[in-house]
Amino acid sequence: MTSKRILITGAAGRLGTILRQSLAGRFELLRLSDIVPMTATAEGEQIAPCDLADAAAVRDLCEGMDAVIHLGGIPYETGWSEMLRTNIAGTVNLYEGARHAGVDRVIFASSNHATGMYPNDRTLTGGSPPRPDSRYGLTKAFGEDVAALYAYKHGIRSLCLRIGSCLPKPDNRRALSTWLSHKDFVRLVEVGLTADYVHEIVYGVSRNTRSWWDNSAAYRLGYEPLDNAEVYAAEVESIELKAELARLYQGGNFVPEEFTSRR
Ligand code: NAI
Ligand code: 15L
Repeated sequence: MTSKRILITGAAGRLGTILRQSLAGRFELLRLSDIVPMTATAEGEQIAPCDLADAAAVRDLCEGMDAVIHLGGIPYETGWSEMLRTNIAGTVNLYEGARHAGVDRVIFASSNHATGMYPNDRTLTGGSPPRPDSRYGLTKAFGEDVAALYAYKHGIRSLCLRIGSCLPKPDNRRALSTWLSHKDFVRLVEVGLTADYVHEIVYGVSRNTRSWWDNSAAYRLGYEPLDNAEVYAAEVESIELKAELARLYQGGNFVPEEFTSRR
Protein backbone atom coordinates (compact mmCIF):
# COMPACT_ATOMS: atom_id res chain seq x y z
CA MET A 1 0.00 0.00 0.00
CA THR A 2 1.26 3.46 -0.83
CA SER A 3 0.87 5.90 2.06
CA LYS A 4 -0.73 9.13 0.92
CA ARG A 5 -2.06 10.58 4.13
CA ILE A 6 0.54 10.83 6.85
CA LEU A 7 0.27 11.93 10.48
CA ILE A 8 3.35 13.12 12.36
CA THR A 9 3.04 13.42 16.15
CA GLY A 10 5.59 15.60 17.91
CA ALA A 11 5.79 17.53 14.65
CA ALA A 12 6.95 20.75 16.32
CA GLY A 13 9.95 19.05 17.93
CA ARG A 14 13.54 18.65 16.73
CA LEU A 15 13.00 15.52 14.64
CA GLY A 16 9.49 16.53 13.63
CA THR A 17 10.79 19.76 12.16
CA ILE A 18 13.43 17.94 10.11
CA LEU A 19 10.88 15.47 8.81
CA ARG A 20 8.26 18.05 8.09
CA GLN A 21 10.68 19.96 5.87
CA SER A 22 11.74 16.83 3.98
CA LEU A 23 8.26 15.42 3.47
CA ALA A 24 6.55 18.72 2.55
CA GLY A 25 4.65 18.60 -0.74
CA ARG A 26 5.28 14.89 -1.29
CA PHE A 27 1.99 13.49 0.03
CA GLU A 28 -1.69 14.15 -0.41
CA LEU A 29 -1.92 15.16 3.27
CA LEU A 30 0.66 15.76 5.97
CA ARG A 31 -1.18 16.12 9.27
CA LEU A 32 1.14 17.77 11.79
CA SER A 33 0.29 17.33 15.44
CA ASP A 34 1.78 18.61 18.70
CA ILE A 35 0.77 20.36 21.89
CA VAL A 36 2.76 23.44 20.95
CA PRO A 37 1.39 25.84 18.31
CA MET A 38 2.40 25.44 14.66
CA THR A 39 1.44 27.07 11.37
CA ALA A 40 0.96 25.34 8.04
CA THR A 41 3.55 26.58 5.56
CA ALA A 42 3.47 24.11 2.66
CA GLU A 43 0.80 22.70 0.40
CA GLY A 44 -0.82 19.58 1.83
CA GLU A 45 0.07 20.46 5.45
CA GLN A 46 -2.68 20.42 8.04
CA ILE A 47 -2.13 21.45 11.67
CA ALA A 48 -3.93 19.27 14.22
CA PRO A 49 -3.15 20.22 17.85
CA CYS A 50 -3.60 17.27 20.20
CA ASP A 51 -2.48 16.10 23.62
CA LEU A 52 -1.39 12.48 23.25
CA ALA A 53 -2.72 11.76 26.76
CA ASP A 54 -6.28 12.48 25.55
CA ALA A 55 -7.46 9.14 24.13
CA ALA A 56 -10.60 10.49 22.43
CA ALA A 57 -8.69 13.31 20.79
CA VAL A 58 -5.99 10.92 19.56
CA ARG A 59 -8.65 8.69 18.07
CA ASP A 60 -9.98 11.65 16.06
CA LEU A 61 -6.44 12.62 15.14
CA CYS A 62 -5.80 9.25 13.46
CA GLU A 63 -8.98 9.31 11.36
CA GLY A 64 -8.32 9.03 7.63
CA MET A 65 -4.58 8.38 7.97
CA ASP A 66 -2.60 5.71 6.08
CA ALA A 67 0.58 6.04 8.13
CA VAL A 68 1.65 7.57 11.42
CA ILE A 69 5.15 8.70 12.37
CA HIS A 70 4.99 8.77 16.15
CA LEU A 71 7.62 11.16 17.47
CA GLY A 72 5.57 12.89 20.16
CA GLY A 73 6.55 12.42 23.78
CA ILE A 74 9.12 13.28 26.43
CA PRO A 75 12.61 12.63 24.99
CA TYR A 76 14.56 12.69 28.27
CA GLU A 77 14.54 11.18 31.75
CA THR A 78 11.93 12.53 34.16
CA GLY A 79 9.48 11.38 36.85
CA TRP A 80 6.94 8.61 36.56
CA SER A 81 3.82 10.76 36.33
CA GLU A 82 4.92 12.53 33.14
CA MET A 83 6.38 9.30 31.71
CA LEU A 84 3.14 7.43 32.37
CA ARG A 85 0.97 10.20 31.00
CA THR A 86 2.86 11.08 27.84
CA ASN A 87 5.08 8.18 26.78
CA ILE A 88 3.08 5.22 28.10
CA ALA A 89 -0.56 6.38 27.79
CA GLY A 90 0.30 8.53 24.77
CA THR A 91 1.73 5.58 22.85
CA VAL A 92 -1.16 3.29 23.82
CA ASN A 93 -3.63 5.98 22.74
CA LEU A 94 -1.79 6.40 19.46
CA TYR A 95 -1.89 2.68 18.58
CA GLU A 96 -5.50 2.39 19.72
CA GLY A 97 -6.41 5.38 17.55
CA ALA A 98 -4.52 3.85 14.63
CA ARG A 99 -6.43 0.58 15.05
CA HIS A 100 -9.82 2.33 15.05
CA ALA A 101 -8.86 4.37 12.00
CA GLY A 102 -7.54 1.36 10.04
CA VAL A 103 -4.07 2.89 9.73
CA ASP A 104 -1.74 0.70 7.65
CA ARG A 105 1.55 1.44 9.44
CA VAL A 106 3.12 3.19 12.40
CA ILE A 107 6.75 4.24 12.66
CA PHE A 108 7.57 4.51 16.35
CA ALA A 109 10.45 6.62 17.62
CA SER A 110 11.98 4.27 20.16
CA SER A 111 15.44 5.05 21.52
CA ASN A 112 18.87 3.56 22.12
CA HIS A 113 18.02 4.06 25.80
CA ALA A 114 15.75 1.00 25.55
CA THR A 115 19.04 -0.93 25.45
CA GLY A 116 21.24 1.58 27.27
CA MET A 117 22.39 -0.77 30.05
CA TYR A 118 24.42 -2.99 27.73
CA PRO A 119 28.16 -2.33 28.01
CA ASN A 120 29.61 -0.61 24.97
CA ASP A 121 31.77 -3.57 23.97
CA ARG A 122 28.58 -5.49 23.07
CA THR A 123 27.27 -5.39 19.52
CA LEU A 124 23.47 -5.28 19.54
CA THR A 125 20.85 -5.92 16.90
CA GLY A 126 17.20 -4.91 16.79
CA GLY A 127 16.57 -8.40 18.17
CA SER A 128 18.57 -7.72 21.34
CA PRO A 129 16.18 -7.71 24.29
CA PRO A 130 15.62 -4.36 26.02
CA ARG A 131 17.90 -3.43 28.89
CA PRO A 132 16.60 0.08 29.67
CA ASP A 133 18.88 2.61 31.34
CA SER A 134 16.11 4.84 32.71
CA ARG A 135 12.36 5.27 33.15
CA TYR A 136 12.54 6.97 29.75
CA GLY A 137 14.24 3.94 28.17
CA LEU A 138 11.66 1.68 29.77
CA THR A 139 8.83 3.64 28.14
CA LYS A 140 10.52 3.03 24.78
CA ALA A 141 10.87 -0.71 25.47
CA PHE A 142 7.18 -0.71 26.38
CA GLY A 143 6.36 1.11 23.14
CA GLU A 144 8.17 -1.60 21.16
CA ASP A 145 5.93 -4.21 22.81
CA VAL A 146 2.81 -2.15 22.17
CA ALA A 147 3.94 -2.05 18.53
CA ALA A 148 4.23 -5.88 18.52
CA LEU A 149 0.74 -6.29 19.98
CA TYR A 150 -0.88 -4.09 17.35
CA ALA A 151 1.24 -5.53 14.53
CA TYR A 152 0.63 -9.23 15.16
CA LYS A 153 -2.87 -8.99 16.60
CA HIS A 154 -4.35 -6.11 14.62
CA GLY A 155 -2.29 -6.01 11.44
CA ILE A 156 -0.73 -2.57 11.86
CA ARG A 157 2.74 -2.67 10.34
CA SER A 158 5.09 -1.35 13.00
CA LEU A 159 8.65 -0.18 12.56
CA CYS A 160 10.41 0.74 15.80
CA LEU A 161 13.47 2.94 15.43
CA ARG A 162 15.92 2.73 18.33
CA ILE A 163 17.29 6.14 17.48
CA GLY A 164 20.86 6.92 18.54
CA SER A 165 21.81 10.63 18.58
CA CYS A 166 20.12 12.55 15.79
CA LEU A 167 22.23 15.69 15.55
CA PRO A 168 23.59 18.00 12.82
CA LYS A 169 26.98 16.40 13.56
CA PRO A 170 28.53 14.29 16.35
CA ASP A 171 29.71 16.53 19.19
CA ASN A 172 31.32 14.04 21.59
CA ARG A 173 33.15 10.71 21.49
CA ARG A 174 30.05 8.66 22.25
CA ALA A 175 28.23 10.19 19.28
CA LEU A 176 30.92 8.80 16.96
CA SER A 177 29.13 5.50 17.67
CA THR A 178 25.53 6.66 18.05
CA TRP A 179 25.19 9.46 15.48
CA LEU A 180 22.22 9.52 13.10
CA SER A 181 22.54 12.29 10.54
CA HIS A 182 19.44 14.27 9.71
CA LYS A 183 19.52 12.99 6.13
CA ASP A 184 19.87 9.36 7.20
CA PHE A 185 16.99 9.87 9.62
CA VAL A 186 14.79 10.95 6.72
CA ARG A 187 16.06 7.99 4.64
CA LEU A 188 15.12 5.58 7.40
CA VAL A 189 11.64 7.05 7.77
CA GLU A 190 11.17 6.80 3.99
CA VAL A 191 11.96 3.09 4.28
CA GLY A 192 9.37 2.84 7.04
CA LEU A 193 6.77 4.45 4.81
CA THR A 194 7.35 2.10 1.87
CA ALA A 195 8.91 -1.23 2.92
CA ASP A 196 7.08 -4.50 3.48
CA TYR A 197 7.22 -5.59 7.14
CA VAL A 198 5.00 -6.62 10.04
CA HIS A 199 6.92 -5.71 13.21
CA GLU A 200 10.56 -4.73 13.07
CA ILE A 201 12.95 -3.13 15.51
CA VAL A 202 16.00 -1.47 13.99
CA TYR A 203 18.54 1.11 15.12
CA GLY A 204 18.33 4.69 13.95
CA VAL A 205 22.01 5.16 13.23
CA SER A 206 24.20 6.26 10.33
CA ARG A 207 26.84 4.00 8.77
CA ASN A 208 29.31 4.80 11.58
CA THR A 209 32.64 2.99 11.65
CA ARG A 210 32.40 2.82 15.47
CA SER A 211 28.72 1.82 15.65
CA TRP A 212 27.72 -0.48 18.51
CA TRP A 213 24.78 -1.76 16.51
CA ASP A 214 24.48 -4.34 13.73
CA ASN A 215 21.73 -2.80 11.67
CA SER A 216 21.46 -5.47 8.99
CA ALA A 217 17.70 -5.79 9.66
CA ALA A 218 17.30 -2.17 8.56
CA TYR A 219 19.50 -2.77 5.51
CA ARG A 220 17.32 -5.74 4.56
CA LEU A 221 14.31 -3.41 4.55
CA GLY A 222 16.16 -1.13 2.13
CA TYR A 223 17.83 1.42 4.44
CA GLU A 224 21.01 2.78 2.87
CA PRO A 225 22.65 5.31 5.20
CA LEU A 226 25.12 7.60 3.45
CA ASP A 227 26.76 9.32 6.42
CA ASN A 228 29.52 8.16 8.75
CA ALA A 229 30.41 9.95 12.01
CA GLU A 230 34.09 9.10 11.46
CA VAL A 231 34.36 12.11 9.15
CA TYR A 232 34.10 14.24 12.31
CA ALA A 233 36.49 12.17 14.46
CA ALA A 234 39.35 14.72 14.53
CA GLU A 235 36.97 17.57 15.35
CA VAL A 236 35.38 15.51 18.15
CA GLU A 237 38.77 14.55 19.61
CA SER A 238 39.69 18.23 19.77
CA ILE A 239 36.41 19.02 21.60
CA GLU A 240 37.08 16.14 24.03
CA LEU A 241 40.66 17.30 24.64
CA LYS A 242 39.52 20.84 25.42
CA ALA A 243 36.90 19.54 27.84
CA GLU A 244 39.54 17.39 29.57
CA LEU A 245 41.94 20.35 29.94
CA ALA A 246 39.13 22.51 31.32
CA ARG A 247 38.45 19.79 33.90
CA LEU A 248 42.12 19.44 34.89
CA TYR A 249 43.01 23.09 35.54
CA GLN A 250 41.52 25.72 37.84
CA GLY A 251 41.17 28.16 34.94
CA GLY A 252 38.48 26.00 33.35
CA ASN A 253 37.47 26.98 29.82
CA PHE A 254 40.24 29.62 29.53
CA VAL A 255 42.95 26.95 29.66
CA PRO A 256 42.41 25.12 26.33
CA GLU A 257 42.70 28.33 24.30
CA GLU A 258 46.12 28.24 22.53
CA PHE A 259 47.27 25.54 24.99
CA THR A 260 50.63 24.02 23.96
CA SER A 261 52.41 23.04 27.20
CA ARG A 262 53.26 19.39 27.76
CA ARG A 263 54.55 19.98 31.35
P1 NAI B 1 11.38 16.94 21.00
O1 NAI B 1 11.15 17.13 22.45
O2 NAI B 1 12.07 18.01 20.24
O3 NAI B 1 9.98 16.62 20.27
C1 NAI B 1 8.96 15.93 20.92
C2 NAI B 1 7.66 16.67 20.69
O4 NAI B 1 6.62 15.98 21.39
C3 NAI B 1 7.69 18.11 21.22
O5 NAI B 1 7.43 19.04 20.18
C4 NAI B 1 6.61 18.13 22.28
O6 NAI B 1 5.86 19.35 22.32
C5 NAI B 1 5.73 16.95 21.88
N1 NAI B 1 4.97 16.46 23.01
C6 NAI B 1 5.39 16.29 24.28
N2 NAI B 1 4.38 15.90 25.06
C7 NAI B 1 3.29 15.80 24.26
C8 NAI B 1 1.93 15.45 24.49
N3 NAI B 1 1.48 15.12 25.72
N4 NAI B 1 1.09 15.47 23.44
C9 NAI B 1 1.52 15.81 22.19
N5 NAI B 1 2.79 16.15 21.93
C10 NAI B 1 3.66 16.16 22.96
O7 NAI B 1 12.15 15.54 20.81
P2 NAI B 1 12.89 14.99 19.53
O8 NAI B 1 14.33 15.04 19.78
O9 NAI B 1 12.33 15.60 18.31
O10 NAI B 1 12.48 13.46 19.59
C11 NAI B 1 11.35 12.94 18.89
C12 NAI B 1 11.15 11.50 19.32
O11 NAI B 1 12.31 10.75 19.00
C13 NAI B 1 10.93 11.35 20.83
O12 NAI B 1 9.95 10.36 21.04
C14 NAI B 1 12.27 10.88 21.34
O13 NAI B 1 12.13 10.09 22.49
C15 NAI B 1 12.80 10.09 20.16
N6 NAI B 1 14.25 10.07 20.11
C16 NAI B 1 14.96 11.18 19.75
C17 NAI B 1 16.35 11.13 19.68
C18 NAI B 1 17.16 12.30 19.22
O14 NAI B 1 18.38 12.14 19.01
N7 NAI B 1 16.57 13.49 19.04
C19 NAI B 1 17.08 9.91 20.05
C20 NAI B 1 16.24 8.81 20.43
C21 NAI B 1 14.87 8.88 20.44
C1 15L C 1 17.54 10.08 23.25
O1 15L C 1 16.71 9.18 23.36
C2 15L C 1 17.18 11.51 23.46
O2 15L C 1 15.85 11.78 23.09
C3 15L C 1 18.11 12.46 22.74
O3 15L C 1 17.90 13.77 23.21
C4 15L C 1 19.57 12.05 22.96
O4 15L C 1 19.89 12.13 24.32
C5 15L C 1 19.77 10.63 22.48
O5 15L C 1 18.84 9.74 23.05
C6 15L C 1 21.18 10.09 22.78
O6 15L C 1 21.29 9.04 23.39
O7 15L C 1 22.15 10.75 22.37
